[in-house]
Amino acid sequence: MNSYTYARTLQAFLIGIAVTGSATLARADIKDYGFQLVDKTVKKGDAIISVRLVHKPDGKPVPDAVIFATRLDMAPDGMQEMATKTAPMPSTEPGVYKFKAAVTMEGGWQLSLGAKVQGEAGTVENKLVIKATP
Ligand SMILES: [Cu+2]
Repeated sequence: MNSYTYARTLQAFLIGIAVTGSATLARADIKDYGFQLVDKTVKKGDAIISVRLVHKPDGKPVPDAVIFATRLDMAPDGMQEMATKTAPMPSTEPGVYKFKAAVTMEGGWQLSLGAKVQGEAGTVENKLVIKATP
């Protein structure tokens, strides 16, 4: 989806949370959710990064989360200021979220993610380290 529909979807979702969040208790703990890298390495250049959001107690993938923050930078190699843009990409596999990114240098990159899970209060926040190879 383009950035406009993405923003609209997020807005509708957040309004949904505001309406339902105060009336219902969360069914599980937001800490039960986490992101995993589908591939721990990418090739330097225009890369597609895939992550899977899982409900850790049963390992099940979690579809329809709203990713509202991503940052990709070279903090693992001491270059926090070296950040690159990410753009959400469509994914056909439930629970897998894809991002396009210009990975401009080989080495360690940190992907920081923030996400909202349908029906859960709070925010999933994860940092994953990806290795970019030549
Ligand atoms: Cu760098």
